[in-house]
Amino acid sequence: MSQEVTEFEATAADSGGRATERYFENHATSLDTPKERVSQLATEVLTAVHDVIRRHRVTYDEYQAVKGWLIQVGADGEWPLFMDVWVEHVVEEVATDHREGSKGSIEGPYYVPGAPQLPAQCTLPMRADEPGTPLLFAGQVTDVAGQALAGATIELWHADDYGFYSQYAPGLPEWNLRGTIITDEEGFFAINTIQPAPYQIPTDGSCGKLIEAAGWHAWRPAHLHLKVSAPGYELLTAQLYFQGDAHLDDDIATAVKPELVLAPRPKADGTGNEVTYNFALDPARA
Ligand code: MBD
Ligand code: FE
Repeated sequence: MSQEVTEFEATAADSGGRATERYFENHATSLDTPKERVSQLATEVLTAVHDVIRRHRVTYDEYQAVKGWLIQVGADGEWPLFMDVWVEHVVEEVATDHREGSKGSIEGPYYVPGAPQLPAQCTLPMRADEPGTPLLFAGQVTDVAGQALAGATIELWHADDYGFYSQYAPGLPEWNLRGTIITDEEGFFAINTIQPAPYQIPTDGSCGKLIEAAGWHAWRPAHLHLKVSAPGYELLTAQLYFQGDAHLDDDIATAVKPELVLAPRPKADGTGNEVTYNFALDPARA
């Protein structure tokens, strides 16, 4: 008889491979960028690398070690993880610096479009014995003037109590802790889920090797991922964190903003925690 594979058997190469596959499913890999812009950006990136080599007198041994490491990042499927942990936060900063509504944050490598649609008051898909503290996450979606947005879409996804994401670790139900929630006539939502746990990016792959070699740590604070949208408004991609988390100030992915920290309180009936958070969407730009 074959043994059931569980989430605890997750490997960096496994989740990396899935993230790499998913990347190619969801993204166009060609963009009609003018030659002048490609040349300028590529030249400046390469020049920055050359400058580091000169400034620090990088040796042939170091050059070959880096080359091997880069090859292995690809072999592990960890380019999505590498890019989203160490680069995406600056792209997000530039892309959203005009906004007046809610702050956003990076998408990260574990988003999956098309999660089951749920009404404004709902429970995220989860196992019957899903471990973790229950969390009631409620609020309202409005525009920047405070006008309620009925029928807005909230895509919510997060890791389980052990830090694993469905579809990226084995053994989890396909849509575990992932849902697409539609706000009610007054823009409200109230979602039952569990509070995710602090999370370490995979330590047994190439990104983990870099972290270990540099003496860094692999932690992200516990977080909820969201995409909030409504026709005529800018898509808000965000993460929400939890007050008191040990890694709010040293997130390996540099994706925490003070406006994104939740302070849940115990529910009066003793069945877990609850918290309110409201989203204000910026109008789409012409
Ligand atoms: C995550 O769960 C995440 O959100 C990011 C940004 C990077 C790695 C793992
Ligand atoms: Fe995440």
